[in-house]
Amino acid sequence: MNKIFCAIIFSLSFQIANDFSLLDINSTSQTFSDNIGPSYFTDDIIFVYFGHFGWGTCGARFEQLNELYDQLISNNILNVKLIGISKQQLSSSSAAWTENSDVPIVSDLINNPTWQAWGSSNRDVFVLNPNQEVEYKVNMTSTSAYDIDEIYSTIESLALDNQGIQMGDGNADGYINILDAVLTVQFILGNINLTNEQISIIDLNSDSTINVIDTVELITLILNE
Ligand SMILES: [Ca+2]
Ligand SMILES: [Ca+2]
Repeated sequence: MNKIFCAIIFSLSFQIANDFSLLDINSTSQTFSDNIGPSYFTDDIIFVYFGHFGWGTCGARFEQLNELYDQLISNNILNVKLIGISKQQLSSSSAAWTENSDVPIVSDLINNPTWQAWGSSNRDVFVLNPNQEVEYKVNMTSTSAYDIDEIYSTIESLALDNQGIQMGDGNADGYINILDAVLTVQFILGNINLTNEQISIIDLNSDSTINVIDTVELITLILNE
């Protein structure tokens, strides 16, 4: 087979390895009964926990991550999402996870193809960037093998980086400068059209309107660069 063709197939299969689309079984989750996975939550830093349903060690670690997620949200780090994934044959014990959590929780299909595709062990947590690339991975079986504060700070810094790169950079060139201010003013004057994504990026006070307030905030950002 052609080498380039092989490389394309390999890179395609590599890209989809860090994703899935499985039914959210947690009735208190916002995405309950939807098929969800990392790519479902665009722009978010995703952390996926692989474990066995039940109240044992797997359940305790899930609870710890669930508390970490709540802490991120209460600290206004909103572009993050925890997903818990277990196995279909353990579904009868899923209440151990769903009772005290409102995050998406899924069961893998028969023969656990997602666990296999991810090369996951029991109690692994993967932290993914919005491109479904693994930024961090740790096994939470032994309490001496992981540091919950390190997991928190890893997710927090990825989330803040992701916000920082985006907000204000209307022309998406990686810099926040006068070109973005010109873009914003031109849009306010009605001289140009922008995509919804660009509009949300330059809407610095997040009030769904682009006006002089956003321009002032953008100029402040530029002066502070
Ligand atoms: Ca820019
Ligand atoms: Ca605004």
